[in-house]
Amino acid sequence: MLTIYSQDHRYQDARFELIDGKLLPPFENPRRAEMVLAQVQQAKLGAVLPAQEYGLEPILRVHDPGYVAFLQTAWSEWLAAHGDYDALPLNWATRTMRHDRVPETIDGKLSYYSFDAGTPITAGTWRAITAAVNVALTAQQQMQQGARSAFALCRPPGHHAARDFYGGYCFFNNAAVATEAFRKAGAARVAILDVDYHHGNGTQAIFYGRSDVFFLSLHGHPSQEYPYFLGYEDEVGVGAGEGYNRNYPLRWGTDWASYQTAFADAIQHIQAYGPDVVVVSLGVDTFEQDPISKFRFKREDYCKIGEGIASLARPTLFVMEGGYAVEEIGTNVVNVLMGFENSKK
Ligand code: SP5
Ligand code: ZN
Repeated sequence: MLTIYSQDHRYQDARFELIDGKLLPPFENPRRAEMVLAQVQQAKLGAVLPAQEYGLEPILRVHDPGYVAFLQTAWSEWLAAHGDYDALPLNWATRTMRHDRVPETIDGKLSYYSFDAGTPITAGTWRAITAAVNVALTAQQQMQQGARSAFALCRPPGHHAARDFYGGYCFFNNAAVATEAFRKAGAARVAILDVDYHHGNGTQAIFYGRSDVFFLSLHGHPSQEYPYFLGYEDEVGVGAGEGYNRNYPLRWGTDWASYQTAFADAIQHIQAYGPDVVVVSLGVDTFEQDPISKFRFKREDYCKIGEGIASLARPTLFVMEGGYAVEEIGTNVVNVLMGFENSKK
């Protein structure tokens, strides 16, 4: 399997992450992608190719122009206002407040365009997030040119980012941008399977009203786990999209034995949909040693994820999302990819 990688992910390198009331060294850090790359090479998964440039047009098929413009200048505006510190919002528009006015000042805009304070904007954020999209689009283009599968080693991740907000370490929704590129290239139906520990709220929201993209997510139950306000079972899509969204919220402590029924159900629904392409939002924060998550996956369980996806026998794009047990992240990701490779027909 081909891997697409860009070193520019290193430009997203925050000083701190606000979590559990503490300012800690960021869980979402450059070493994650470096460890995955090292394991891809050590396991001889296949060639590693650099990313091509695609500009803003494919991003604007998914994201709001005002949001994209905000991200492009957020750091320089923050620097001018506050100096060289990671940019974070401090408040949000909740019940009874207005959502129809974009503030003029940088602090107001950070609040308007975000949904958490755990996702710092830094000097290099723009460069890193555009590179991550280019990684996903290069992988998509390789598949358009005939590759049966590819691994987009994206960083920062993307699945929490919606049309016009960031959060959960995500700014641009890499998987959604690749999905729209597949649609533009002629795929009639795309299924997105999200196996990250956290619900892919951004991806769900982007495609919620559409039947041409079927979104399925298995994740920590929103009554217990971040992002808390989306990811319940009764979210089935709206309008033309009704029936094309499926959530499998699972309780803290879920291990492979209690995951596999939901996973098999998701695979069966994807097969029945008959997609031209499968996009996998691949997070390995379901791992038992993940520092911010509460599932109990073991190393070898990731091979079974890959095998299940291979049983679909569809062109498959894997897009890197979360996973914070840095020492094991490469092994767990490559186990999915090798499980897929070794069992495809
Ligand atoms: C892409 C992705 O995996 N994003 C995850 C974002 C998680 N954000 C904060 C989660 C806070 C959970 N509380 C951790 C408790 C550990 N002591
Ligand atoms: Zn996650």
